[in-house]
Amino acid sequence: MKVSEFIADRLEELGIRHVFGVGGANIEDMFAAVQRRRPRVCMVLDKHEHAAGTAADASARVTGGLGVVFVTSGGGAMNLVHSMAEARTSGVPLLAIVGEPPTELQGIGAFQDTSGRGGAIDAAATFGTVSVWCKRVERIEQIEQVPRLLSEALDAALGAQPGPAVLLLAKDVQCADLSVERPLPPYVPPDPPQPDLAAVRSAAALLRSGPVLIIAGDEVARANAQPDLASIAHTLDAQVAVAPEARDAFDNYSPRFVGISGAMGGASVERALARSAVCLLAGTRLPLLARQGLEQALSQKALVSLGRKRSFVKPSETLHVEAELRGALRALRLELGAPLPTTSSRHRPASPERPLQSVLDSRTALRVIEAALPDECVVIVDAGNTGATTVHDLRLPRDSRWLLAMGMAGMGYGFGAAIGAAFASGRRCFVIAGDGAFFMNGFDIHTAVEHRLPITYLIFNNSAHGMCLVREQLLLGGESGYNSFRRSHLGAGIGAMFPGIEACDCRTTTELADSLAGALRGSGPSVISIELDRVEIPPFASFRRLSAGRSTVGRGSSDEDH
Ligand SMILES: Cc1ncc(C[n+]2csc(CCOP(=O)(O)OP(=O)(O)O)c2C)c(N)n1
Repeated sequence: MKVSEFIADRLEELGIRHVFGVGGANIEDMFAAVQRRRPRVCMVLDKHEHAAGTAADASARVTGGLGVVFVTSGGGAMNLVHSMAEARTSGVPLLAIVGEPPTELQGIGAFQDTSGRGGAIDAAATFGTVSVWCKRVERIEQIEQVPRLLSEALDAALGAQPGPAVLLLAKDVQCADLSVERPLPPYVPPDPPQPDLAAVRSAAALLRSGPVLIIAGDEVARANAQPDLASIAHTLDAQVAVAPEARDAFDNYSPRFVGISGAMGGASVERALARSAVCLLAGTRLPLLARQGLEQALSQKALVSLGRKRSFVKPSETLHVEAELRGALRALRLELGAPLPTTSSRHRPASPERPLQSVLDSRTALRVIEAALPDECVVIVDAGNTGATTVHDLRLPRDSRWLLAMGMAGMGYGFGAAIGAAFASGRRCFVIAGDGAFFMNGFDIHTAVEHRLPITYLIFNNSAHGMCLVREQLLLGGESGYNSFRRSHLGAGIGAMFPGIEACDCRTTTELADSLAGALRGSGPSVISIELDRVEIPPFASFRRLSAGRSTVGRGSSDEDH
């Protein structure tokens, strides 16, 4: 059996339905092996390796399982680095198979050589730092090691500290014959780390002394542990804030919900923290953007944290229960004697059918979007002003998922991620991104067109790298406007380029509401460009202090050119 067939069999056995990637000579055998197993497992051809990596990442975040990506050597491998770094920092389990030139040509000027020999760059060193595991089968004589290496890679990706595992496989290794027993002994994934029950008892005792503020992180929804968290909040009569990447951890319409913690949050979390005596961090380490503005108050509270890693805040004084989050929350819930809720979450208040006609700014647009979002959808939020304002303002509907890549906070995550999320969930996905993010990584819209995926892209078109323009003016005092650019008609352009896509440019609330309604009636992809005349100052704590009540910035001294 060929190595490529062996790996494809393993993926099928693991229940992988889609492998994302971009082809090339040094990975084509892996592609072919997967395609031979259609429809049980299929290759999805992305348009950029970054998109393939983020599609695998989103697929893993949505399912709580493993995402898989295949890329070729050289530029293909290098294009994958950013998405691996995101997955590594955010602890997302991925398996990346990266092709390399045939072993006999490595180090002697092979095409796209990444072997580290003969002056070639070393892909193992590159991926070593952005993965939790990276190894290469160095010589063709070592192919019998492939089954063990694959198990090692899966163990690392799915282990106590999940993340991307990268297996570097030369073309001749992929094609070589492997002697394996049939049927294959099944792969058994590692057991998730269990909580120490004495630590859980101490945590429960401290929390009972209350009052409690819970700050929940993205591990909650990824572990499918929202009901356990809701039950604990109810039993402790706690208020609940969420980290920016975790709007899906708790019902946004609950009276207990106090909003987003940190730089993109509001004063309600500060007030709730001031009222509390104990703070429970559930599945968040509380990195800077999730804690900014709360540090002083947090230093005076008793802290309990649950999750795979210790919190960044007072790590030595925090009562930490180190475990997979669902197990930890379940153990705490049982210790507190808290029953699971019988209903999932409250219904949203009904919103008026059609908004009053007005010109769009970001926050008005988000109110229209919020009213249109269906329950059980996936919202994927990109970077920049658009991302920050969405994090601050957009309440997530019932039983929906929220994906925000805070690991690298790289622009353009949403375009590839939506492909993975749509395949993995089968639900309608909404990408909320700036025009700069679209220009950077937006062409995976074509993959959504190809597969008729239910994705609506909402592009906030302010003709600028808005966040950078705001920084340029508020923080640097500059007026040159190098961060703004000429206006584009993205809806019209994308509509003309991709036959079959619903695409438009919207200037008013009513146009936006009608376009969203149209997008929801259809079953395929749609693009709505939200035309913004001004670059707004987003609700970021550091900007609020400097903006002196202004809500927008000028476009700079080169305004007349635009
Ligand atoms: C890959 C990457 N490069 C650069 C940045 C730095 N950066 C943060 S926000 C931003 C501008 C975002 O512009 P756009 O997507 O149009 O959103 P807007 O801020 O205008 O809403 C830049 C360049 C980044 N986050 N990611």
